[in-house]
Amino acid sequence: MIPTITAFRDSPDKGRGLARDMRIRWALEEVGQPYAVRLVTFAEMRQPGHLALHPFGQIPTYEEGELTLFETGAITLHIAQRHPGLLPEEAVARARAIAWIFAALNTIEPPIVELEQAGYVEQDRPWHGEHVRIMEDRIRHRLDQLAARLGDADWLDGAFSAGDLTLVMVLRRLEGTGILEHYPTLTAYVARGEARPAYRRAFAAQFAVFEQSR
Ligand code: GTB
Repeated sequence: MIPTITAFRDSPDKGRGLARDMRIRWALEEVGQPYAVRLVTFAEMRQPGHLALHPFGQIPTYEEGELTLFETGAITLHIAQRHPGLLPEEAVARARAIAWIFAALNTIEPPIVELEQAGYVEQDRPWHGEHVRIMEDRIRHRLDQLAARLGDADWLDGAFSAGDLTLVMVLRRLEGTGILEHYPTLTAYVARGEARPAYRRAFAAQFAVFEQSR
């Protein structure tokens, strides 16, 4: 059964692969699962039809027969559990790889998203500069720890996994902040992820949406 995901019809990132459908496209490409994409406008995301799939009116969603899912972590985990290639077979190694999906989403991503949001909603506040500095410090603290754990390894824990996929996409959200550039091993880690053929196919597919809308 070919799953259907949703993605922005007009992504604000202009095809740079930062919207979260990119994570799901990449996971599906890694495991060799063809998929369909339904493009949605911001207005359509507020309609009952989409809200039935995603209670918060966001993308991406994932439909596969009877199953509908939202939340990129849950969708990535579902794909990784359903197909070989994104999680180790051995139970202990598998549990550790799954922990990295949660770490990327629960420990690394929150201050990155908060910094991003601060740039949109509070730039006119007198405390904005201080808030930005606090968020940047929190991000650097996590990147210090992450770089220490990664060391000179290619991936977080042995072979490339759904944890690496999620973390690479989270770190990509730092683009334009100038923060990641201070971490050469993490920059190289992200570049390794982006060089994977499955990533490139996923990126090309989401970029084509932007190209067609121009
Ligand atoms: N926790 C959810 C998940 O992981 O699936 C979060 C989903 C989410 O934030 N979806 C965003 C969305 O639908 C798109 S990805 N937003 C519309 C809304 O909430 O009304 C976030 C995103 C959007 C745009 C850029 N960009 O332009 O660079 C980057 C990331």
